[in-house]
Amino acid sequence: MQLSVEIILILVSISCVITIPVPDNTDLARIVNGEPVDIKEVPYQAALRRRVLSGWAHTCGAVIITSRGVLTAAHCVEAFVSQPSLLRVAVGTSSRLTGGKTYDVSVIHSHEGFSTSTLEHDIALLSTSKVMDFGETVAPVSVASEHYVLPDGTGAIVSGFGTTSYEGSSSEVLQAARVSIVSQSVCARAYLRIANIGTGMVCAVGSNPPKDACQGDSGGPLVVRNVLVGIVSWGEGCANANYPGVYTRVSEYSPWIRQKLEVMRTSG
Ligand code: 4AZ
Repeated sequence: MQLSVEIILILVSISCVITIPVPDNTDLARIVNGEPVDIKEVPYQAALRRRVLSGWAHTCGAVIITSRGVLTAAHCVEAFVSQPSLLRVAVGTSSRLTGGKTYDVSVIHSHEGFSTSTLEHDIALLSTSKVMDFGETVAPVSVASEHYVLPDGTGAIVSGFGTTSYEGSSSEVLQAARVSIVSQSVCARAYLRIANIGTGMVCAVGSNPPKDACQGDSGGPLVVRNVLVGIVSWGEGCANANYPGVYTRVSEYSPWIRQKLEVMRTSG
């Protein structure tokens, strides 16, 4: 009896494989396996662009935390620290390269301890040259404090304009996916042979189907109930069941963020 049920299941799954066309990656216009969202649902989402010969190219995600402050990943801005004018921030748009408002970047505070080899301290605070107008489509998110507790399994939303598959094409529209926080020990074990998952990192995965941030989402937000808990940082591939996405653990950097915001405030 048990066996015949299994045989039927196998036959059903084989027929599915045969009859259901497999959509290519361009059909899955997603973070990876996310869904399109309107900027009003994630008004803290910003996009970082870099100057190229033909204009401005999408570089990374970013997150609005004050009227002149956006957070991103240090690895996104490393090459631009002394030339902030090669970067600008776009806010208030659900499209990767159009709409919303853009602001020049005036100062880049990249974390002093950032390491390209360990990817530790992958956080940077940018200040915009003008105050950003807040409204329905442009609004700050709260930053997790140093006391913020993030239990394993907590649901969070990651969003961005990045690629919809590893080494695939970028999404023209903003995408978001629900993921869950992975325990530090499980994540450390997954990456044992690849990297050390430090205290300044937090991992998350989405399942059924696998959901994850991908290339071009870096620097973007991981949010729990309107609190920024992570910044998209790195991972082995994207939506790879064996490797969670790795984020900068924002609570760990709350004192650093506060100090840099104070520097920004007092130096104009
Ligand atoms: C990247 O290359 C990247 N799956 C960002 C996030 C992840 C992998 C790669 C996580 O920007």
